[in-house]
Amino acid sequence: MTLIKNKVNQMKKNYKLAASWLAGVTAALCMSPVGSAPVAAPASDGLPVVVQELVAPPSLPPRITRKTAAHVVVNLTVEEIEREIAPGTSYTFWTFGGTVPGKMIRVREGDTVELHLLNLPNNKLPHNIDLHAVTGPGGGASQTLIAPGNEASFTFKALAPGLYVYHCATAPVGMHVANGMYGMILVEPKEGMTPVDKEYYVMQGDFYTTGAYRAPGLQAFDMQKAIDEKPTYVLFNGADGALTGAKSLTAKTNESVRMYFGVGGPNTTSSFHIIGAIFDKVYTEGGKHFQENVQTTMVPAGGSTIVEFTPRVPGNLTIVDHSLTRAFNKGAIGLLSVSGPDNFAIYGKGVKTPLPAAPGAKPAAKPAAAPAVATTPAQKVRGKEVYESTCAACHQPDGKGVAGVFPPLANSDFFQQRPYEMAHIVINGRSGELVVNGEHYSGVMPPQELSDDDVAAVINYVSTDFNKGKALLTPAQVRDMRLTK
Ligand code: HEC
Ligand SMILES: [Cu+2]
Repeated sequence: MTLIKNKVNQMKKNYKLAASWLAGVTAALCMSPVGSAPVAAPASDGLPVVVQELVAPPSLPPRITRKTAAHVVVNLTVEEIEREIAPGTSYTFWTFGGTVPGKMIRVREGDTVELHLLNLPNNKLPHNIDLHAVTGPGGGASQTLIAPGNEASFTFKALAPGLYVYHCATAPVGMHVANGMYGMILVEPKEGMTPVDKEYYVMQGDFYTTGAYRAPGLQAFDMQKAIDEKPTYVLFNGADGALTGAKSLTAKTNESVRMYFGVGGPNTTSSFHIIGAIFDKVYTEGGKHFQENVQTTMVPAGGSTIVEFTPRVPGNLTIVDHSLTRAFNKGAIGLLSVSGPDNFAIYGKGVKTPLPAAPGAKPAAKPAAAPAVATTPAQKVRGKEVYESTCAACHQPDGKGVAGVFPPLANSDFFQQRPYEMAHIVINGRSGELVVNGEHYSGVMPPQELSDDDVAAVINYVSTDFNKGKALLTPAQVRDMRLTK
């Protein structure tokens, strides 16, 4: 026991030494204020030294404007941390720099990269790094394999421009990656990249917990689920809700957006798609050439893509893995919230009209004429039909929902307190924090494509049959609600 303690203390000392050494070097290097600017003393290879600025995803370092090669020093720290994987559910992540994905490294074709990896003394396991941008066996894995309380470094030349995944390659590799140990390195081409208005950094990963999706409390890694490739979570940027609600990505209409998207895996690939956008350009597999006008692009585990597009109308664009139950049942969903003026020439509001009754069919029940909300038997039947065909899939046939995932509509205090808001939710969808009957939710309900009659019918059905309330809405009121945002 004391032996182990002594060893740990020794490691802590070593770490402090390494840390102060690094701090010294960094101070000497950082004579000019901005991290990405060249600094005074050249490296032994004669190149000007640049210290890589590291920022948390979905941000990334700015576009490189320098026209010549540099010696880029990258300091990555391995941190094993416990934090939320979903609201109310925590998990022990192993990370590069405290974030999933690890912070993006951005260099220029021809640069020499001096990579330092620090394994904190409080960590429990050895780790290393394999960068797909490296030309050489193992991509740096053997040079950087270190126990907690150590620091390793090696250099490599960034020969080929592209967007590359980096990851831990310590056995069991699948487990280290499943716990969040991946990120990306962008090697810009010599001639530079065209400027865009917004750049974002997003990575998808699959996670395996012993408990079910959104089961509360601290969850352990489930190796068997990983081997069986049955992820509990498929997530963007390491958390359910990392890119929704207040954390949604943003853009203005007509701004050019470039997204650096990668898949850490360890196992699932991504059918990467943004609902409501067409990618103007896709640099397939993160390589040199682009394809144009793409709807969905396939990204392999340990691979990447660069997509560019320009939102033209306001609203939420939904970022998904179009292997859809991953998006709607395992968390692979994010939002890009676009603000700006409407452009109905590009995206019209739409008109909905009921078809004339088929010859011989019984005439449809007339909606209640009186302003007081009275529902006809036909409307009640219709409300049940709409509920069963549209809402039950998520809110469950009995309206009781799925704890922590889909809120209940039956005996819902949220519903009962704000009955008139409910049509807005059905028409426009809803995302973000929500508390129903004391339970927290942070999901995404997509807007439901229903006629005014059907919205009124289903809300009335939920009110009367699931909440002991009265009928609330007429189709005319729903129509008016559509006009207000
Ligand atoms: C794809 C799954 C899905 C479908 C289909 C769906 N919902 Fe939802 N709904 C959700 C989620 C997820 C939330 C919670 C959203 C949040 O966290 O903000 C929600 C929230 C709600 C709420 C507010 C919370 C509550 O429990 O009172 C209402 C009301 C609601 N939905 C009604 C409906 C109705 C009516 C339909 C059918 C017309 C429907 N939903 C279809 C997923 C769905
Ligand atoms: Cu590792």
